[in-house]
Amino acid sequence: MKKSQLLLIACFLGFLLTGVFSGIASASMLQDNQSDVEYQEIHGMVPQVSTGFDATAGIRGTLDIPGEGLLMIPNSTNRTVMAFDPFSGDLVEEFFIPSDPDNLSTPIMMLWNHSQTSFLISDQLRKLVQQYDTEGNFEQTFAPAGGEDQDILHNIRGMYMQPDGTLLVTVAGGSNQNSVAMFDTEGEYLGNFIANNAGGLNGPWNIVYRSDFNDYLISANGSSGIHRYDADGNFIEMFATGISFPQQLVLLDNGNIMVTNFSSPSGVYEFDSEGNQLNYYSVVTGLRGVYELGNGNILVTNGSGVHEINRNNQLVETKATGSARHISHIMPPATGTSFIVTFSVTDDHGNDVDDATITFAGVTYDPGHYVFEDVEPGTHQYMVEHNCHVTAEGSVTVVNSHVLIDAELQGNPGDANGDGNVNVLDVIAMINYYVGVDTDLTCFNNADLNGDGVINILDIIGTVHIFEDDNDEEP
Ligand SMILES: [Ca+2]
Ligand SMILES: [Ca+2]
Repeated sequence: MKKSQLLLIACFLGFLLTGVFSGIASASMLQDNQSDVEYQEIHGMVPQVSTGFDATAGIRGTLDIPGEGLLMIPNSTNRTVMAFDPFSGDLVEEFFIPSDPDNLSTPIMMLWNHSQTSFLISDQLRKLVQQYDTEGNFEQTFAPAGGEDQDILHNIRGMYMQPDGTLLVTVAGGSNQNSVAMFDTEGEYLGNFIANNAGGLNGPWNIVYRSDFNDYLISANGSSGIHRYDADGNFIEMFATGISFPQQLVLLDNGNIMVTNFSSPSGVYEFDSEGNQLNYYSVVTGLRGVYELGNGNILVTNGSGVHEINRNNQLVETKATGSARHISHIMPPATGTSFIVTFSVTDDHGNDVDDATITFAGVTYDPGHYVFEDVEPGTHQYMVEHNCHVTAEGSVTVVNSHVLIDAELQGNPGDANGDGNVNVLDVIAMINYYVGVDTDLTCFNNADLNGDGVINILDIIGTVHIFEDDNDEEP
């Protein structure tokens, strides 16, 4: 046998053995009907030796976000975030967030923080939302505040920033799996917006809020569809089913929804606002992210890069290579234009008051209207009224960011019926409640003078004293 023939046989045997061992290794981690590619995708695993990985890559030039904004796409090969033009889809800056393998592993999606002073990046394998400054430097872990907590975040994917500054994060693993977790503007965990497994949620990926319907659409690979929830996070119905592995979904200007399907039949599905399928674009597969470009074409991402496709299902151009994730449209920080002022109204027991009436900048709004958009910079007067509480007044100075106002309303002790005065009518209301003639009190906390959670003779006597004392003060 010739030397070259021996070499060939040796190579062939080696190839066989490699195949057998890698087959065993991946089969042990798989569940039924799951490919190893899907397993890695579900769990955010990135091959540690990735082609093209360069931890020293990524000196970012000085770059201001232009008026039309930038499309931000994390690249989990290099642990970077790339920036693209929202009209053409062209690569603008490969290292908008320079390579940071110390703090990023499988970055999925980037958003502004609420004040638009830092960027937040969800990282699937790190189980953290990481915070970066506008120059691309790591600042700190944002959520969960204090660092990793697998009882809160594990196997996280997409995020949504609500106008009031509450951050929603999809959770697919750990003890809080199959939920959408909520965080305040400091990254403190507020509980779940979508309860675990609500509406059969399994493996959530991405969140879209639709103001026209005041609802939330959430894609999920385990439940293979898009779930629909109301503004309080209660399940309504399935928006779409039978999508084997949906990832990112986006709301188009015309109200249509586009969603990627990572697994076969992979592609972009387009639905009308009622969930009726309109189109399907399959020219690029293994899809993760999606965005409708200003030029009318569609930008999609997968494990090999960022690609522009058109509505004739043709590949126009590959814009960048890398393991590309979800696409977010980041606008320049709002300066000098207008901002959102949001009120959080609570009573002096820390309970939410959801039906207070706010007068903002001279206009009185309906009870419960707490979010004011398009507020110009400057100082604005406000008043918060609620029948059981003392009216709160104040002013807010808007400079260059959205503002959240915590309005704590003080009770009006003794005013059980909420008419603003403490008198014999309140005593009658309390007696009627005490003896069971009435089953509720308009302002229970005002009647419960000693704060022991029940209304009894002590509270009634105390109330009598309040208006007797008031009368004594009269000349
Ligand atoms: Ca009263
Ligand atoms: Ca009491």
